[in-house]
Amino acid sequence: MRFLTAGESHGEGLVGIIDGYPSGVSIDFDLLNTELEKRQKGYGRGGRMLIEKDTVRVLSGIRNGKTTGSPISFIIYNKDWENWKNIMNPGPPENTTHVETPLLEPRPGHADLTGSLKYRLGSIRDVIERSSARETASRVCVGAFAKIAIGILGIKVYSYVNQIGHAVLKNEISLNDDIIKKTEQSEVRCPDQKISLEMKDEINIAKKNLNSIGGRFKLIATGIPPGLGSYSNWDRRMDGKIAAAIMSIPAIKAVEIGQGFEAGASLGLDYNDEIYYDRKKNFFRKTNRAGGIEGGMTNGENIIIGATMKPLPTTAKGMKTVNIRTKETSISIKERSDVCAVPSASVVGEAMLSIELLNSVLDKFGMDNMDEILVNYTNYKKYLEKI
Ligand code: EPS
Repeated sequence: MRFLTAGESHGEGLVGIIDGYPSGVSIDFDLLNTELEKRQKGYGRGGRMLIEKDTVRVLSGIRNGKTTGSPISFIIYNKDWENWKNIMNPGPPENTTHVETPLLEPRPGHADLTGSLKYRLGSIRDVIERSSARETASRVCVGAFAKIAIGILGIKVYSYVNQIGHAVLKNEISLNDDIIKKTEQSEVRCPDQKISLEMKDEINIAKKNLNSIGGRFKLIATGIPPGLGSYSNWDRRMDGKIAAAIMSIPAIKAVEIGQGFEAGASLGLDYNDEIYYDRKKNFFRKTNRAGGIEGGMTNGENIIIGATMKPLPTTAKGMKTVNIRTKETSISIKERSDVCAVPSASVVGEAMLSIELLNSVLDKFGMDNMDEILVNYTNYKKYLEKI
């Protein structure tokens, strides 16, 4: 399965095309829209989220609620487009009365400077519009399609925020219905109410100081069969694919699998997860420091991923920069923006992990039709039980 997204932050809408999605999958449109809504939430988001209410309109690939195997295409309209029609006019210049005041002061940390040099753009506006993290709405929609398909095999993907600034959730979370509910109820997607308040305080302080703030989130995937991905070649390794997918989310600067960062200070006898066998559980581990991946393959334990998001480069205060035309020292663009988008990024993380999981499922169990995939998957499970 592959997908492409297109669309500008203030253009008419965000689109996506998914190619290679299996046929015979019933699509719950409410689920697609719920995922989109989840991404829009989060304490610390800016004024834009009050304007938008993301909902998806499917244009192809589904008939009478079921996928046909043809490319799925969709659009999420930008409500803000109404206010930007003149500025974002895709037609010839005579179609608009808007006179552009070029944006010339690149934000340190954003795509502004290099993007305008690389594409020879006179105004940073043309960079901003596509490099904006609004694009992740399309990814969350693709991810929701992926979630539906892997859900049929019993694979589920969750996320929670474990750090915003200095507010840290130190304890390991053991996933259960209560934790999931508390995460969804938290304005910062953190299952601990006390830490959630501390996180909100961190965001409030950053906002008061005209600043932005970063953080960390965790992704957990359950119901994973052993043997997704492969050690046979570098580009088939599950860890590599997942790391690339998560790292591709705007503002993500670090990805770890299991206790990846701690591993550097550990000894082999302490770090590696010992192997046990039980007639009911089959092969299993009592610890999961590997985060469910060994030798580039899933080992049957939960997949656990950690990601770090940097503080967003758009700040209400602005930073020292250089005007790209005059070359004079200046202050960077002060656009309307989010103070913190870590909770939203965790939802995008769920989407990207779901997409990688679906792809590895399709690699192992076939890719054309969902019933066929299910038969192959059930056979594999039977084989594992027998062994
Ligand atoms: C973004 C800037 C803000 C964010 C936006 C990402 O948008 P605006 O410039 O319209 O206020 O709200 O995020 C979204 C619109 C979204 O849907 O996530 C940026 O510069 O990356």
